[in-house]
Amino acid sequence: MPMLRKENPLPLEQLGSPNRRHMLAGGAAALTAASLAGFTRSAMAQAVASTAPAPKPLPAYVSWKKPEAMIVHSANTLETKRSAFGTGIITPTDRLYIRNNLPAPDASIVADSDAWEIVVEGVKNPRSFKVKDLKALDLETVATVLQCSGNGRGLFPNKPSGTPWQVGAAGCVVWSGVRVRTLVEMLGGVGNGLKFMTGTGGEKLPEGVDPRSVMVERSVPVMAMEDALLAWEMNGEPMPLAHGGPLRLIVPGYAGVNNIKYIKRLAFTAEQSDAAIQTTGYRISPPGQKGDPSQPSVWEMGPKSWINYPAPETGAVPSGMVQIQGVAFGGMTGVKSVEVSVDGGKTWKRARLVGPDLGKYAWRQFVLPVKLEPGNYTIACAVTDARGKRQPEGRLENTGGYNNNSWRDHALAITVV
Ligand SMILES: Nc1nc2c(c(=O)[nH]1)N[C@H]1C(S)=C(S)[C@@H](COP(=O)(O)O)O[C@H]1N2
Ligand SMILES: [Mo]
Repeated sequence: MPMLRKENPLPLEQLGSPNRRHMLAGGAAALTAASLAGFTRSAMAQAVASTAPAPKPLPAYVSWKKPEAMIVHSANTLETKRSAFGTGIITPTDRLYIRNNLPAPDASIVADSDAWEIVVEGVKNPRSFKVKDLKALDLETVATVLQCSGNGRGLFPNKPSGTPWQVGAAGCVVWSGVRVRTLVEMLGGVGNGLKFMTGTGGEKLPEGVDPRSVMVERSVPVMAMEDALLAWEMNGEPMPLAHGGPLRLIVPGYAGVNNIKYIKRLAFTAEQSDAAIQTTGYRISPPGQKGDPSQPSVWEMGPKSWINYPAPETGAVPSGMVQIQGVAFGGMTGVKSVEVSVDGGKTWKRARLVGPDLGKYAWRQFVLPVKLEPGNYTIACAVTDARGKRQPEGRLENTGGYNNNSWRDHALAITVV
C-alpha cells in the first residue's frame, strides 16, 4: 500500500483539547490552535507556568551533562533544548541528546577502553580486535549528524507512542576511529553474497527474557560500510560510556539507531538481524499497522532543517533586525541551499550558510537577517540538498512517528514586541 505524504494543514483537531505537552513544545500548530481556542498568550503562559512539573534531575551516568541545556524525558531519553545547540556547528558533548533502548552498561567498561574487544565476522579471515589494535591500523575523522529517527515525533498531531522529541534528539558530532573499509580489506574482504552489515551492542541483557526481544542489534545494507567508522573518540575526547564508549559504530547518513554503542560484534550477514529492534522495531509502518520486516527500515535520513533562534522557549523577540538562524542537513548528501519564511511558507527568502562546511554528513548552520515589526509570525525553513531534493512540506504518516522532516510541522509561532 503506497503511503502518501499528507500536506497537512494546521491540526485543528487539537482545538477542543489544548494539550499541555504541545503548548510547552511551542510548535506553531499548538500555539495557533490554543490562541484560536480563546486563550490569550499571557493567560496561556501562566497556565503553563503554574502546572509545569519541576524538571527531572540528570541520571547519574550523565551527571556531567549541562542541566540547563537538557530536557530529561526519562533516565534513558534526554533531549537538547532548541536554545542550547549554540552556533558553533558541532554540538558540545555535554549538551548532546541521549537515547538508550536498554540501560547503559556499567562504567567499568570504559576504565580501560583500549582493552575492549570487538569480533569481526562475515569476512574472509574473521578475528577479534582490542581497541588498542584498532588504533594501530588507521585513523579517520568524520563529522556526522546523529539523529534519532523519532526526532520530531512530538510534532505528529496523533501523538504516536514513544518519546515526544521536538528537535533536540539530534546533534552534529566529530568522530574519530578506524574505517570499516580498512578493516575489511585487511581481513580479506566481505564474504560472498553477504548483503548486510550487522552491529551488536555490548549491553548486559536482562535475565529471563528472550534475548532477541531486547538486544540492540541492527543491520544496514552492506554498501553503508564504505563510509562507516568504528570510533573511539568524539568531539576530541575519548568516547564517553553514555555515547557508546569504548567503541561505537558510526554509519554516516543513517538514523541514530544504526550507530551501535559499545559495539562488541560487527558481522557481515546474509540476512538482517532477527532481533526485534530490526524485524518489527524501527519500521515505517502504515498508520494503524504494526511493524513487520516487509516495511522500510529506518535507515537513510532525509533532508531536514529547523530554526534554533528565535525559539518559543526564549520568549518574545525585540522588534527590528532579527537574525533567524538554524541548522540544515541533507542526510546522505550535502546542503545546497536553505530558504526561510516569516509568513508560514507563503513567501521564502534564501538564507546564508554560515561557517565551515564539515562535509556532506554534517549539518550547516544558516542565518537570515530580517526586519520584523511587532506582531505574530510563523517562521519556517526548508533545505534543498546537493541533489536538488527539497525538504517536504508534509510528514510521512507512520505508526511509530519516525522520520518527521516536514517543514510545516517544524514551523514556529513567535511574537515580536
Ligand atoms: N548499544 C546501543 N546502541 C544504540 C542504542 C542503544 O540503546 N544501545 N540506541 C540507539 C538509538 S535509538 C539512538 S537514537 C542513538 C543515540 O545515541 P546517543 O545516546 O549517543 O545520543 O544510539 C543508538 N545506538
Ligand atoms: Mo533513536
